[in-house]
Amino acid sequence: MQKDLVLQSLINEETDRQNQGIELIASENYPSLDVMEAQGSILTAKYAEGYPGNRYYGGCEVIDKVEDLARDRAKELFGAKYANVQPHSGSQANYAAYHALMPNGGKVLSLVLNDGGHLTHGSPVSFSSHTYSFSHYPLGDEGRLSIEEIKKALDEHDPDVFLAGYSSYPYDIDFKAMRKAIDEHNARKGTHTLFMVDMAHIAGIVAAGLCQNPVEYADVVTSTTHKTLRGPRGGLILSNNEDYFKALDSAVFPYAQGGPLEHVIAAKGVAFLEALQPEFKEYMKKVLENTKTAAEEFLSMGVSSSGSENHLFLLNVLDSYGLNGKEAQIRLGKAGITVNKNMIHNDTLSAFKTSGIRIGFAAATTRGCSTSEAIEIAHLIDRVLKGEDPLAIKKRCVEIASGWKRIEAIRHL
Ligand code: DSN
Repeated sequence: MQKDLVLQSLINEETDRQNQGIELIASENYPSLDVMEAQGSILTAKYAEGYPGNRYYGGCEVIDKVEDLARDRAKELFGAKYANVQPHSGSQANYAAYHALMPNGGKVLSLVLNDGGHLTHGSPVSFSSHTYSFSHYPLGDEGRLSIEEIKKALDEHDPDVFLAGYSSYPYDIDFKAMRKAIDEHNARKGTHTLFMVDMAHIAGIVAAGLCQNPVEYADVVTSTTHKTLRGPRGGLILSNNEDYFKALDSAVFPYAQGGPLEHVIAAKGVAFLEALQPEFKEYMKKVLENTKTAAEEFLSMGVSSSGSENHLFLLNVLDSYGLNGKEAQIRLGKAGITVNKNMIHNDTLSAFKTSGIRIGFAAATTRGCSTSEAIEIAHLIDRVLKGEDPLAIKKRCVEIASGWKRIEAIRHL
Protein backbone atom coordinates (compact mmCIF):
# COMPACT_ATOMS: atom_id res chain seq x y z
CA MET A 1 0.00 0.00 0.00
CA GLN A 2 1.46 3.35 -1.11
CA LYS A 3 1.70 6.26 1.34
CA ASP A 4 1.08 8.40 -1.76
CA LEU A 5 -2.68 8.09 -1.62
CA VAL A 6 -3.22 9.88 -4.91
CA LEU A 7 -1.09 7.32 -6.74
CA GLN A 8 -2.54 4.44 -4.73
CA SER A 9 -6.04 5.37 -5.78
CA LEU A 10 -4.96 5.44 -9.43
CA ILE A 11 -3.34 2.00 -9.06
CA ASN A 12 -6.56 0.72 -7.49
CA GLU A 13 -8.59 2.21 -10.32
CA GLU A 14 -6.39 0.57 -12.97
CA THR A 15 -6.42 -2.76 -11.08
CA ASP A 16 -10.24 -2.66 -11.09
CA ARG A 17 -10.31 -1.75 -14.79
CA GLN A 18 -8.05 -4.69 -15.61
CA ASN A 19 -9.93 -7.13 -13.37
CA GLN A 20 -13.35 -6.19 -14.74
CA GLY A 21 -12.34 -5.86 -18.38
CA ILE A 22 -11.79 -8.33 -21.19
CA GLU A 23 -8.27 -7.57 -22.38
CA LEU A 24 -7.79 -8.51 -26.02
CA ILE A 25 -4.84 -6.31 -27.03
CA ALA A 26 -2.59 -8.89 -28.68
CA SER A 27 0.63 -7.41 -27.30
CA GLU A 28 -0.50 -7.39 -23.67
CA ASN A 29 -0.40 -10.01 -20.96
CA TYR A 30 -0.41 -10.28 -17.15
CA PRO A 31 2.95 -10.92 -15.49
CA SER A 32 2.90 -13.09 -12.37
CA LEU A 33 3.26 -11.77 -8.84
CA ASP A 34 6.78 -13.26 -8.76
CA VAL A 35 7.73 -11.23 -11.85
CA MET A 36 6.24 -8.08 -10.33
CA GLU A 37 7.92 -8.66 -6.96
CA ALA A 38 11.33 -9.01 -8.63
CA GLN A 39 10.64 -5.87 -10.66
CA GLY A 40 9.65 -4.00 -7.49
CA SER A 41 12.76 -5.12 -5.59
CA ILE A 42 15.75 -3.18 -4.22
CA LEU A 43 17.78 -4.21 -7.28
CA THR A 44 16.44 -0.97 -8.76
CA ALA A 45 18.87 0.94 -6.52
CA LYS A 46 22.04 -0.39 -8.17
CA TYR A 47 24.06 1.15 -10.98
CA ALA A 48 25.74 -1.52 -13.08
CA GLU A 49 26.89 -0.03 -16.38
CA GLY A 50 28.76 -2.68 -18.31
CA TYR A 51 28.27 -6.46 -18.23
CA PRO A 52 28.80 -9.18 -15.58
CA GLY A 53 32.49 -9.32 -14.64
CA ASN A 54 33.20 -6.01 -16.40
CA ARG A 55 31.32 -3.13 -14.74
CA TYR A 56 32.04 0.55 -14.33
CA TYR A 57 30.87 0.52 -10.68
CA GLY A 58 31.85 -1.31 -7.51
CA GLY A 59 29.42 -3.46 -5.53
CA CYS A 60 28.18 -5.43 -8.55
CA GLU A 61 29.02 -8.94 -7.23
CA VAL A 62 25.39 -9.85 -6.61
CA ILE A 63 24.01 -7.96 -9.59
CA ASP A 64 26.41 -9.93 -11.81
CA LYS A 65 24.81 -13.16 -10.58
CA VAL A 66 21.32 -11.76 -11.20
CA GLU A 67 22.14 -10.78 -14.78
CA ASP A 68 23.97 -14.06 -15.45
CA LEU A 69 20.96 -15.99 -14.18
CA ALA A 70 18.65 -14.15 -16.58
CA ARG A 71 21.07 -14.54 -19.50
CA ASP A 72 21.55 -18.27 -18.87
CA ARG A 73 17.82 -18.90 -18.61
CA ALA A 74 17.17 -16.94 -21.83
CA LYS A 75 19.82 -19.01 -23.63
CA GLU A 76 18.34 -22.26 -22.34
CA LEU A 77 14.78 -21.25 -23.20
CA PHE A 78 15.54 -20.25 -26.79
CA GLY A 79 18.57 -22.42 -27.61
CA ALA A 80 20.88 -19.41 -28.03
CA LYS A 81 24.62 -19.13 -27.40
CA TYR A 82 24.29 -15.38 -26.79
CA ALA A 83 21.68 -13.39 -24.86
CA ASN A 84 21.59 -9.72 -23.96
CA VAL A 85 18.90 -8.99 -21.37
CA GLN A 86 19.64 -5.27 -20.99
CA PRO A 87 17.51 -3.61 -23.71
CA HIS A 88 14.88 -1.48 -22.00
CA SER A 89 12.35 -2.27 -24.73
CA GLY A 90 11.85 -4.00 -28.06
CA SER A 91 12.53 -0.73 -29.88
CA GLN A 92 15.85 -0.34 -28.01
CA ALA A 93 16.72 -3.93 -28.90
CA ASN A 94 16.08 -3.20 -32.58
CA TYR A 95 18.02 0.07 -32.35
CA ALA A 96 21.04 -1.80 -30.99
CA ALA A 97 20.72 -4.79 -33.33
CA TYR A 98 20.67 -2.60 -36.44
CA HIS A 99 23.78 -0.79 -35.22
CA ALA A 100 25.61 -4.07 -34.63
CA LEU A 101 24.71 -5.45 -38.04
CA MET A 102 25.38 -2.53 -40.41
CA PRO A 103 26.75 1.00 -40.68
CA ASN A 104 24.43 4.04 -40.72
CA GLY A 105 22.81 4.25 -44.13
CA GLY A 106 22.72 0.44 -44.40
CA LYS A 107 19.89 -1.17 -46.37
CA VAL A 108 17.10 -3.10 -44.66
CA LEU A 109 14.35 -5.11 -46.35
CA SER A 110 11.28 -5.38 -44.11
CA LEU A 111 7.51 -5.69 -44.14
CA VAL A 112 5.65 -2.39 -44.30
CA LEU A 113 3.62 -1.28 -41.25
CA ASN A 114 0.24 -1.67 -43.02
CA ASP A 115 0.96 -5.34 -43.57
CA GLY A 116 2.02 -6.05 -40.00
CA GLY A 117 5.49 -4.53 -39.61
CA HIS A 118 6.52 -2.46 -36.57
CA LEU A 119 7.32 1.25 -36.28
CA THR A 120 11.02 0.40 -35.92
CA HIS A 121 10.88 -1.61 -39.16
CA GLY A 122 11.27 1.54 -41.24
CA SER A 123 8.22 3.69 -40.53
CA PRO A 124 8.79 7.31 -41.63
CA VAL A 125 8.06 8.48 -38.07
CA SER A 126 10.66 6.18 -36.44
CA PHE A 127 14.44 6.62 -35.97
CA SER A 128 14.85 3.53 -38.13
CA SER A 129 13.98 5.21 -41.43
CA HIS A 130 16.14 8.23 -40.55
CA THR A 131 19.25 6.15 -39.88
CA TYR A 132 18.89 3.32 -42.41
CA SER A 133 17.48 2.91 -45.87
CA PHE A 134 14.36 0.71 -45.88
CA SER A 135 12.66 -1.13 -48.71
CA HIS A 136 9.70 -3.41 -48.18
CA TYR A 137 8.70 -6.83 -49.44
CA PRO A 138 5.05 -7.24 -50.37
CA LEU A 139 2.74 -9.93 -49.03
CA GLY A 140 1.47 -12.53 -51.47
CA ASP A 141 -2.06 -13.83 -52.04
CA GLU A 142 -4.60 -13.34 -49.25
CA GLY A 143 -2.16 -11.24 -47.27
CA ARG A 144 0.19 -14.13 -46.53
CA LEU A 145 3.98 -14.07 -46.67
CA SER A 146 5.27 -15.41 -49.97
CA ILE A 147 8.78 -16.82 -50.31
CA GLU A 148 8.63 -16.04 -54.04
CA GLU A 149 7.95 -12.34 -53.33
CA ILE A 150 10.73 -12.34 -50.72
CA LYS A 151 13.20 -13.87 -53.19
CA LYS A 152 12.32 -11.25 -55.81
CA ALA A 153 12.69 -8.41 -53.29
CA LEU A 154 16.04 -9.75 -52.04
CA ASP A 155 17.43 -9.74 -55.58
CA GLU A 156 15.94 -6.33 -56.36
CA HIS A 157 17.13 -4.52 -53.21
CA ASP A 158 20.16 -6.57 -52.16
CA PRO A 159 19.81 -5.45 -48.50
CA ASP A 160 22.41 -5.56 -45.73
CA VAL A 161 19.70 -6.95 -43.46
CA PHE A 162 16.55 -8.93 -44.22
CA LEU A 163 14.06 -8.41 -41.38
CA ALA A 164 11.22 -10.75 -40.43
CA GLY A 165 8.91 -10.80 -37.40
CA TYR A 166 5.75 -8.73 -37.15
CA SER A 167 3.28 -6.90 -34.91
CA SER A 168 0.04 -7.89 -36.58
CA TYR A 169 0.63 -10.92 -38.77
CA PRO A 170 -1.79 -13.73 -37.86
CA TYR A 171 -0.14 -16.67 -39.64
CA ASP A 172 2.82 -19.04 -39.17
CA ILE A 173 6.21 -17.78 -40.35
CA ASP A 174 8.58 -20.12 -42.21
CA PHE A 175 11.94 -18.88 -40.89
CA LYS A 176 13.69 -21.92 -42.37
CA ALA A 177 12.53 -21.04 -45.88
CA MET A 178 13.59 -17.42 -45.35
CA ARG A 179 17.10 -18.54 -44.31
CA LYS A 180 17.30 -20.69 -47.45
CA ALA A 181 16.16 -17.79 -49.66
CA ILE A 182 18.79 -15.51 -48.09
CA ASP A 183 21.56 -18.11 -48.46
CA GLU A 184 20.64 -18.65 -52.11
CA HIS A 185 20.54 -14.91 -52.73
CA ASN A 186 23.98 -14.49 -51.11
CA ALA A 187 25.43 -17.37 -53.16
CA ARG A 188 23.93 -16.04 -56.41
CA LYS A 189 24.99 -12.43 -55.90
CA GLY A 190 28.17 -12.97 -53.90
CA THR A 191 26.71 -10.71 -51.17
CA HIS A 192 26.30 -11.00 -47.40
CA THR A 193 22.70 -10.19 -46.51
CA LEU A 194 22.13 -10.87 -42.81
CA PHE A 195 18.94 -12.32 -41.34
CA MET A 196 17.32 -10.52 -38.40
CA VAL A 197 14.06 -11.54 -36.74
CA ASP A 198 11.99 -9.42 -34.35
CA MET A 199 10.00 -12.14 -32.59
CA ALA A 200 8.45 -9.82 -29.97
CA HIS A 201 4.90 -10.98 -30.61
CA ILE A 202 5.50 -14.71 -30.86
CA ALA A 203 8.30 -15.12 -28.28
CA GLY A 204 6.00 -17.12 -25.99
CA ILE A 205 4.94 -19.41 -28.82
CA VAL A 206 8.62 -19.95 -29.69
CA ALA A 207 9.49 -20.59 -26.03
CA ALA A 208 6.72 -23.21 -25.85
CA GLY A 209 8.11 -24.95 -28.94
CA LEU A 210 4.83 -24.49 -30.83
CA CYS A 211 6.28 -22.77 -33.91
CA GLN A 212 9.63 -22.61 -35.70
CA ASN A 213 12.36 -21.10 -33.53
CA PRO A 214 13.93 -18.17 -35.42
CA VAL A 215 17.06 -18.40 -33.22
CA GLU A 216 17.95 -21.54 -35.22
CA TYR A 217 17.94 -19.65 -38.52
CA ALA A 218 18.59 -15.93 -38.00
CA ASP A 219 21.87 -14.14 -37.33
CA VAL A 220 20.20 -11.99 -34.67
CA VAL A 221 16.81 -12.22 -32.97
CA THR A 222 15.25 -9.37 -30.97
CA SER A 223 12.22 -9.57 -28.75
CA THR A 224 10.19 -8.01 -26.01
CA THR A 225 9.59 -9.95 -22.82
CA HIS A 226 6.06 -8.83 -21.93
CA LYS A 227 3.81 -10.04 -24.74
CA THR A 228 3.11 -13.76 -25.20
CA LEU A 229 6.26 -14.40 -23.10
CA ARG A 230 4.41 -12.94 -20.07
CA GLY A 231 7.36 -11.25 -18.36
CA PRO A 232 8.05 -7.65 -17.33
CA ARG A 233 7.97 -4.87 -19.93
CA GLY A 234 11.40 -5.00 -21.61
CA GLY A 235 13.64 -6.12 -24.48
CA LEU A 236 15.94 -9.02 -25.32
CA ILE A 237 18.54 -9.88 -27.99
CA LEU A 238 19.61 -13.43 -28.90
CA SER A 239 22.11 -14.78 -31.39
CA ASN A 240 24.00 -17.88 -32.45
CA ASN A 241 26.29 -16.02 -34.85
CA GLU A 242 29.54 -15.54 -32.90
CA ASP A 243 30.74 -12.85 -35.31
CA TYR A 244 28.20 -10.45 -33.78
CA PHE A 245 28.25 -11.18 -30.02
CA LYS A 246 30.75 -8.45 -29.19
CA ALA A 247 29.17 -5.91 -31.53
CA LEU A 248 25.74 -6.59 -30.00
CA ASP A 249 27.04 -6.05 -26.47
CA SER A 250 28.59 -2.71 -27.35
CA ALA A 251 25.57 -1.68 -29.41
CA VAL A 252 23.34 -2.05 -26.31
CA PHE A 253 25.86 -0.54 -23.88
CA PRO A 254 27.41 2.01 -24.28
CA TYR A 255 25.97 2.89 -27.72
CA ALA A 256 22.21 2.74 -27.08
CA GLN A 257 21.80 2.74 -23.31
CA GLY A 258 23.45 3.61 -19.99
CA GLY A 259 22.79 1.80 -16.72
CA PRO A 260 20.79 -1.42 -17.11
CA LEU A 261 17.54 -1.85 -15.16
CA GLU A 262 18.69 -4.75 -13.00
CA HIS A 263 15.32 -5.06 -11.22
CA VAL A 264 13.70 -5.58 -14.63
CA ILE A 265 16.47 -7.99 -15.66
CA ALA A 266 15.74 -10.00 -12.47
CA ALA A 267 12.05 -10.07 -13.42
CA LYS A 268 12.96 -11.23 -16.95
CA GLY A 269 14.88 -14.09 -15.31
CA VAL A 270 11.77 -15.09 -13.36
CA ALA A 271 9.65 -15.01 -16.53
CA PHE A 272 12.19 -17.18 -18.39
CA LEU A 273 12.07 -19.73 -15.55
CA GLU A 274 8.26 -19.71 -15.70
CA ALA A 275 8.36 -20.23 -19.48
CA LEU A 276 10.71 -23.20 -19.01
CA GLN A 277 7.99 -25.05 -17.03
CA PRO A 278 5.77 -27.62 -18.79
CA GLU A 279 2.70 -25.61 -17.70
CA PHE A 280 3.78 -22.76 -19.97
CA LYS A 281 3.43 -24.99 -23.03
CA GLU A 282 -0.09 -25.95 -21.91
CA TYR A 283 -0.94 -22.25 -21.43
CA MET A 284 0.35 -21.38 -24.90
CA LYS A 285 -1.62 -24.24 -26.50
CA LYS A 286 -4.77 -22.77 -24.92
CA VAL A 287 -3.89 -19.30 -26.24
CA LEU A 288 -3.60 -20.69 -29.78
CA GLU A 289 -6.84 -22.64 -29.43
CA ASN A 290 -8.83 -19.70 -28.03
CA THR A 291 -7.53 -17.35 -30.72
CA LYS A 292 -8.15 -19.72 -33.62
CA THR A 293 -11.62 -20.60 -32.35
CA ALA A 294 -12.67 -16.96 -31.93
CA ALA A 295 -11.19 -16.00 -35.33
CA GLU A 296 -13.16 -18.81 -36.99
CA GLU A 297 -16.34 -17.95 -35.10
CA PHE A 298 -16.25 -14.53 -36.76
CA LEU A 299 -15.88 -16.23 -40.15
CA SER A 300 -18.88 -18.41 -39.41
CA MET A 301 -20.86 -15.24 -38.57
CA GLY A 302 -19.92 -13.87 -42.02
CA VAL A 303 -17.45 -11.30 -40.61
CA SER A 304 -14.26 -10.55 -42.54
CA SER A 305 -11.69 -12.17 -40.22
CA SER A 306 -8.11 -13.09 -41.06
CA GLY A 307 -8.35 -16.40 -39.24
CA SER A 308 -5.37 -17.20 -37.03
CA GLU A 309 -2.39 -19.52 -36.73
CA ASN A 310 -0.92 -17.75 -33.71
CA HIS A 311 -2.11 -15.58 -30.80
CA LEU A 312 -3.86 -12.85 -32.85
CA PHE A 313 -6.20 -12.10 -35.71
CA LEU A 314 -7.51 -9.09 -37.59
CA LEU A 315 -11.09 -8.11 -38.34
CA ASN A 316 -11.95 -5.87 -41.27
CA VAL A 317 -14.52 -3.79 -39.38
CA LEU A 318 -15.04 -1.35 -42.24
CA ASP A 319 -16.26 -4.06 -44.62
CA SER A 320 -18.11 -6.01 -41.97
CA TYR A 321 -19.76 -3.29 -39.89
CA GLY A 322 -19.24 0.01 -41.75
CA LEU A 323 -17.09 1.30 -38.87
CA ASN A 324 -13.45 2.33 -38.99
CA GLY A 325 -11.02 0.76 -36.53
CA LYS A 326 -10.99 3.80 -34.25
CA GLU A 327 -14.79 3.82 -33.96
CA ALA A 328 -14.84 0.06 -33.32
CA GLN A 329 -12.16 0.37 -30.62
CA ILE A 330 -14.10 3.12 -28.83
CA ARG A 331 -17.40 1.27 -29.03
CA LEU A 332 -15.87 -1.96 -27.69
CA GLY A 333 -14.12 0.00 -24.93
CA LYS A 334 -17.54 1.14 -23.68
CA ALA A 335 -18.50 -2.53 -23.34
CA GLY A 336 -15.37 -3.30 -21.31
CA ILE A 337 -13.60 -5.06 -24.20
CA THR A 338 -10.15 -3.61 -24.95
CA VAL A 339 -8.75 -3.97 -28.48
CA ASN A 340 -6.68 -1.73 -30.74
CA LYS A 341 -7.40 -0.30 -34.15
CA ASN A 342 -5.03 -1.77 -36.70
CA MET A 343 -4.18 -1.35 -40.35
CA ILE A 344 -4.97 -4.32 -42.54
CA HIS A 345 -3.53 -5.57 -45.84
CA ASN A 346 -4.34 -3.01 -48.61
CA ASP A 347 -5.86 -0.61 -46.06
CA THR A 348 -7.37 2.52 -47.61
CA LEU A 349 -7.54 4.44 -44.30
CA SER A 350 -4.73 6.08 -42.32
CA ALA A 351 -3.06 4.62 -39.21
CA PHE A 352 -5.19 7.03 -37.12
CA LYS A 353 -8.44 5.52 -38.36
CA THR A 354 -7.65 2.13 -39.97
CA SER A 355 -10.11 -0.37 -41.45
CA GLY A 356 -9.36 -3.06 -38.91
CA ILE A 357 -8.99 -4.07 -35.31
CA ARG A 358 -6.47 -6.55 -33.88
CA ILE A 359 -7.60 -9.13 -31.34
CA GLY A 360 -5.45 -11.50 -29.27
CA PHE A 361 -6.13 -13.96 -26.46
CA ALA A 362 -2.79 -14.19 -24.60
CA ALA A 363 -3.88 -11.99 -21.68
CA ALA A 364 -7.43 -13.33 -21.33
CA THR A 365 -6.10 -16.90 -21.40
CA THR A 366 -3.65 -16.13 -18.57
CA ARG A 367 -6.68 -15.21 -16.47
CA GLY A 368 -8.44 -18.45 -17.40
CA CYS A 369 -10.59 -17.65 -20.44
CA SER A 370 -12.02 -20.93 -21.79
CA THR A 371 -12.70 -21.76 -25.43
CA SER A 372 -16.47 -21.49 -24.91
CA GLU A 373 -15.93 -18.04 -23.39
CA ALA A 374 -13.74 -17.08 -26.38
CA ILE A 375 -16.69 -17.98 -28.64
CA GLU A 376 -19.12 -16.01 -26.48
CA ILE A 377 -16.75 -13.01 -26.52
CA ALA A 378 -16.69 -13.15 -30.34
CA HIS A 379 -20.50 -12.90 -30.32
CA LEU A 380 -20.48 -10.04 -27.78
CA ILE A 381 -18.01 -8.14 -30.00
CA ASP A 382 -20.23 -8.79 -33.03
CA ARG A 383 -23.30 -7.47 -31.20
CA VAL A 384 -21.53 -4.30 -30.06
CA LEU A 385 -20.18 -3.62 -33.54
CA LYS A 386 -23.61 -4.23 -35.08
CA GLY A 387 -24.93 -1.40 -32.90
CA GLU A 388 -26.32 -2.92 -29.69
CA ASP A 389 -25.94 -0.70 -26.62
CA PRO A 390 -22.38 -1.34 -25.37
CA LEU A 391 -23.37 -0.56 -21.79
CA ALA A 392 -25.94 -3.36 -21.84
CA ILE A 393 -23.29 -5.79 -23.18
CA LYS A 394 -20.78 -4.57 -20.57
CA LYS A 395 -22.81 -6.25 -17.82
CA ARG A 396 -22.09 -9.67 -19.32
CA CYS A 397 -18.44 -8.78 -20.02
CA VAL A 398 -17.86 -7.82 -16.38
CA GLU A 399 -19.54 -11.07 -15.32
CA ILE A 400 -17.21 -13.12 -17.54
CA ALA A 401 -14.06 -11.27 -16.43
CA SER A 402 -15.06 -11.43 -12.77
CA GLY A 403 -15.18 -15.23 -13.04
CA TRP A 404 -11.50 -15.30 -14.04
CA LYS A 405 -8.36 -15.19 -11.85
CA ARG A 406 -7.75 -11.77 -10.32
CA ILE A 407 -4.70 -10.18 -11.90
CA GLU A 408 -2.98 -9.50 -8.60
CA ALA A 409 -3.09 -13.19 -7.63
CA ILE A 410 -1.43 -14.82 -10.63
CA ARG A 411 1.46 -17.17 -9.87
CA HIS A 412 3.04 -19.81 -12.11
CA LEU A 413 5.80 -21.33 -9.95
N1 DSN B 1 3.13 -1.77 -29.50
C1 DSN B 1 3.36 -3.17 -29.77
C2 DSN B 1 2.15 -3.84 -30.30
O1 DSN B 1 1.08 -3.51 -29.83
O2 DSN B 1 2.26 -4.72 -31.14
C3 DSN B 1 4.51 -3.38 -30.64
O3 DSN B 1 5.63 -2.87 -30.00
